Amino acid sequence: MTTAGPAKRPVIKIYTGPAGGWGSAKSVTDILLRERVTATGSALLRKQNKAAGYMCVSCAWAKPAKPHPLEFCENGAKATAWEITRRRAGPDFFHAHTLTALEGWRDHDLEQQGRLTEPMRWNAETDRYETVTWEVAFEEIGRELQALEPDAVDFYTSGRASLETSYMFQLLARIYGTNNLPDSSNMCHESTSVGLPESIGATVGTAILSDFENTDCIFYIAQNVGTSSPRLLHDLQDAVHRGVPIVTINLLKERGLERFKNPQAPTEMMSPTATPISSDYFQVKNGGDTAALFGICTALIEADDLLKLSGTSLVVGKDDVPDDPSEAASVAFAASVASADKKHVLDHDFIATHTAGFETFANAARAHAWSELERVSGLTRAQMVRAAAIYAAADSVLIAYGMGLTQHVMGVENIHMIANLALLRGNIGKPGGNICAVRGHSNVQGQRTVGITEKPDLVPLDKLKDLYRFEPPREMGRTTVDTCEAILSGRARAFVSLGGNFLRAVPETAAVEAAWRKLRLTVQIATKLNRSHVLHGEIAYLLPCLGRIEIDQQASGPQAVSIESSVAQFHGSRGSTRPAGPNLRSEPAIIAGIAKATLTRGQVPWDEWVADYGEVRNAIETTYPETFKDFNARLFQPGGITRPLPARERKWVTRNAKANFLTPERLFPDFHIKEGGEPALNLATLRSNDQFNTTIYGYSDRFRGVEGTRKVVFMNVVDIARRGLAPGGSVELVTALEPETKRKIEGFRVVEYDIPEGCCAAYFPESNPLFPLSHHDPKAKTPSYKLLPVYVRPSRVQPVD
Ligand SMILES: Nc1nc2c(c(=O)[nH]1)N[C@H]1C(S)=C(S)[C@@H](COP(=O)(O)OP(=O)(O)OC[C@H]3O[C@@H](n4cnc5c(=O)[nH]c(N)nc54)[C@H](O)[C@@H]3O)O[C@H]1N2
Ligand SMILES: Nc1nc2c(c(=O)[nH]1)N[C@H]1C(S)=C(S)[C@@H](COP(=O)(O)OP(=O)(O)OC[C@H]3O[C@@H](n4cnc5c(=O)[nH]c(N)nc54)[C@H](O)[C@@H]3O)O[C@H]1N2
Ligand SMILES: [Mo]
Repeated sequence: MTTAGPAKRPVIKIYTGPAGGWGSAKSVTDILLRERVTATGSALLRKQNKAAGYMCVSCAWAKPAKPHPLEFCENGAKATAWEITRRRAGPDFFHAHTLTALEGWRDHDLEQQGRLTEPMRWNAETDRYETVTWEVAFEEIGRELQALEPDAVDFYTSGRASLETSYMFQLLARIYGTNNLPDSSNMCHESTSVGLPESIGATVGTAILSDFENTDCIFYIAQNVGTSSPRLLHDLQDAVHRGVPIVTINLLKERGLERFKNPQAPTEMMSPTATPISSDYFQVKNGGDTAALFGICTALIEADDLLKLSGTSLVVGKDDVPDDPSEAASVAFAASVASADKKHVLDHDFIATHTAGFETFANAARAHAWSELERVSGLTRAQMVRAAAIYAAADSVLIAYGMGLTQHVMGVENIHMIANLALLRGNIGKPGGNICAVRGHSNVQGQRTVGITEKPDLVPLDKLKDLYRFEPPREMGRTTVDTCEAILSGRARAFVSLGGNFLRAVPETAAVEAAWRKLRLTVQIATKLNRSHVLHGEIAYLLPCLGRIEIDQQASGPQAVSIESSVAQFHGSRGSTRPAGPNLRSEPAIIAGIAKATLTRGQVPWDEWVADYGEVRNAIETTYPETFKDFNARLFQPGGITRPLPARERKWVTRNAKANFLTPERLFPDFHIKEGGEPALNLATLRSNDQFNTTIYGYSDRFRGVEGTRKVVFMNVVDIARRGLAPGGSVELVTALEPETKRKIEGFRVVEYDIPEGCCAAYFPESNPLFPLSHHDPKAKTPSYKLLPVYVRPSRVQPVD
């Protein structure tokens, strides 16, 4: 058995093509071949994201009512092929390898073994996973859980599980007695879940799909659409064709945000040109967004102030334009608004009727020195004013954003700034306006909607109490960061995982991995083998489940499940391929099995629910009647069921019933870095085009021109020279915070890249060992994966790819 890594020598070469295009078509063909599913895969992909079909297991982007003939993208196709692969990690594989040996394997090589087929228990004597019956597994898991205090157990969810599965899982945890329901969302859009409610009383974004069709302007911030949600490129491309400006703010020049060739449009594929996506591309420093957004807001407020002073008669003669080109931009902007005969730049009626905190915010904006905003953001005043001018010229502006804003020490402040910008011109609750938090996992938003959360006040606990006759726990549960702390301190004794790869996704890899081995019990419900299964507790179970694309046959017939997209729509999903093995169980069946063996209280019809998931949907509707009205009847409605979004109707579910301007206290976090030492670079961690989170499909980041390796650090040419390094040279990265604990990764290759000076980037999860557990947003606890000061030094260790 080989643990073949990347086959060829790594090649780093600038990629000049568009996103999509022939490269994308080739990549789809390659993966279908590699997973040996060319025929079934091609047939299946036609059903992907269609009303009667299955919902893609990759990202959470919208499933339109009128889908394209092929409503999938390169990465959706990869995710499908990865799940329906003909490869199997069955008993023979586990017989051949001890877990100690598997610890040395790469993420790619573990998952590449294929689908898990049998329930297994780790045997301490042989150091192997060995097949057991489901009954033995449930009985021992139940017995072990009964012996523990509820607070010693964590029930983790990765954002792929369906609404039905998630509802059952949270109920299992709560009847067992804990709100310890950490999930991948804690590491992802938690800053949104904490920040947006404070600003506008929305737990999710306010945009729906039609806003993309109606908008006059899109601000696209900190999200890598070409890799992370490529189907959204269709909506951006349509907007470009309508003449809608797209203003991008991103650390890197990302190909999907520069130009796109739609692989599904034959004439486009044959022509030499691609659609340019961004009308303006502003390359901000990582962590510079609060300052950049403040700059844009300041420009809007200053222009409005100028108009107020001079009425509409503001005329700027040649002599009035200041010498400083940046200040000139501000004046020219105000003049252009005035000449368009507008009295205001801001929507004062909206501000007066709907908001609180405007004066405080406006005064803070006026007080910022432009030089400071420029230094922190990495943008010039002229750039920020230009962004403001484009913003002000549009009747409606849609603001979309992703991880480059949320995964920060100031993640929540970043989200407040998004809301502040939107509120200045009433861009919430108007068609084509609104905020779109581009979600990651295909049902991560939906899981929250049905109770996967550590925050008890987000769940109708009294209703659960009445429905299922138990006393729900009322105290706060653990987020993923809290869970890591509990694992480190020994408070956590058992970990039950509904999908995901916790150990690779969390910060502080070395310490958490070491402490993980001391857990009494680890239970992993999964489709493919990963590192979180290879490392294990004293008693360890690996339970194989069906994937969403597979036919889920239960007593009442084949079952459907449901998910929620990034634009607040629920969709039914029906699997249509044969399961990967006869002994797999569905996630609901596995949860029910554990619940029945564990719980001694509560009245839940677990067997009836497993027999017919429609009954789970009825229970979800009873629990959340407004959100899930007529859930079963509307399950397969084309375009999905839109959930109520009060902020869209300008009903502000906040403490003061207003939309709030919230003013960040600072522009950038205060880091404790050793004084007078070598200069640190600010590291952001990224996804390649050939991975889905910790699932590494391969070693080809086509859009960034990196082939054959993932151990690279992207750097600005000046920073490379300043350190006496050279492209291709070997370096180590050392965390520059809290120098008393040395966190280091080595054998990384330098890649010269178009990235602002002072910043660098590397791939997740290879760089996770650098992140201290304490390095997160204080309120949301989202790890600051997009901003960590590191030292980059020459290394004698040869890169191992
Ligand atoms: N193919 C594929 N699709 C995926 C995933 C995957 O791994 N692979 N993962 C899924 C999941 S769970 C998620 S959450 C999403 C993630 O999707 P994204 O939100 O796109 O997340 P990242 O790929 O981490 O990169 C974020 C972008 O932010 C930019 N950036 C980094 N730091 C900053 C900053 O400080 N400011 C600004 N303005 N920009 C910054 C980076 O250059 C990059 O373009 O994708 C989902 N879809
Ligand atoms: N440094 C750094 N770290 C990060 C991030 C970053 O940008 N930088 N991003 C963070 C983000 S946004 C996220 S969402 C997390 C992701 O964290 P997770 O959601 O925990 O990780 P995934 O890699 O998505 O999980 C992959 C595993 O899920 C299992 N799986 C796949 N499909 C199914 C299924 O249908 N059912 C079940 N039961 N199991 C299944 C497979 O066994 C597979 O190995 O990582 C976070 N960590
Ligand atoms: Mo995510």
